[in-house]
Amino acid sequence: LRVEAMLRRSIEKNEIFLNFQPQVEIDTGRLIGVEALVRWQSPELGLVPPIRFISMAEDTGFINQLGKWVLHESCRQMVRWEQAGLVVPKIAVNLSVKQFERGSIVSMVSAILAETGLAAERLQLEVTESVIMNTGDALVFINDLHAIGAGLAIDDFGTGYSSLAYLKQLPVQTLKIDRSFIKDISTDVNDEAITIAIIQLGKSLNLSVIAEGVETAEQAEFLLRNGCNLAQGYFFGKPVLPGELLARWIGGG
Ligand code: G
Ligand code: G
Ligand code: MN
Ligand code: NA
Repeated sequence: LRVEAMLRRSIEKNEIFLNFQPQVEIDTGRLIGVEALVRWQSPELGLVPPIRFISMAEDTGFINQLGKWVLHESCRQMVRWEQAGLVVPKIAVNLSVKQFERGSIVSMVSAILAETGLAAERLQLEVTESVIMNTGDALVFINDLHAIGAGLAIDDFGTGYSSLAYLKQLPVQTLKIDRSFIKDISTDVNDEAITIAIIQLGKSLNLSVIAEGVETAEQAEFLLRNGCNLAQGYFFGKPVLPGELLARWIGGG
């Protein structure tokens, strides 16, 4: 297909780039990390959102090349920010299920960390619950990633089939509450109950909990009131280019 062929050449043509979204401590506003979010600026198609090309990249196998590029660029960006005077504590990078099926994920991650000089502890890999539940060797790879010092976050938490027994076995540090629960927090009692339950679960298992998709002060206050002090969302900052993140956070924080 035409679009597939264009996607395959997107990296070499410099059409792929990253946006970074801040993750903050709600009570202090302190920057605790950023999430890398991939973008494709195609001359023919315009700005293509990841929901339109990630699954295509997964189907064609291009995701391995793309995922490697995203990780490399994310780690390099952390070093560049530092050289410019901004220490971003952590970078969160999304991994696709297909990247686990290849088997070489741990050596890829270690090689990129070694080459860029980024400490493994400053990298947090994000996987969804379905990645963990549906990938045969996921547990092995996740333990290997933990062994080299990288962190693990469960993305979109609450939307998949989270086996709580599985969660207990995993060397995971962070749960990200899916933004679908945060959206109607002030009007939907079920969403409120689910959010509170996830916060409590995180506390019991000694995990960090980050709320995603926080768009209003009311949502942030609800989270703080209920014991969740970490958030990501438009209220605190949209995904932006590296320079914009630097301009906003340098000196302050
Ligand atoms: O910005 P948003 O539209 O950025 O992202 C939409 C979806 O695309 C999210 O579910 C996000 O996890 C996914 N996504 C964004 N960047 C990456 C990436 O680098 N790799 C993978 N596998 N998924 C990504
Ligand atoms: O990896 P994940 O599925 O968590 O990707 C995050 C997605 O959520 C990206 O598409 C990002 O652009 C989007 N996003 C981040 N903050 C907000 C927000 O406050 N509101 C909405 N609607 N989307 C957000
Ligand atoms: Mn994510
Ligand atoms: Na999410």
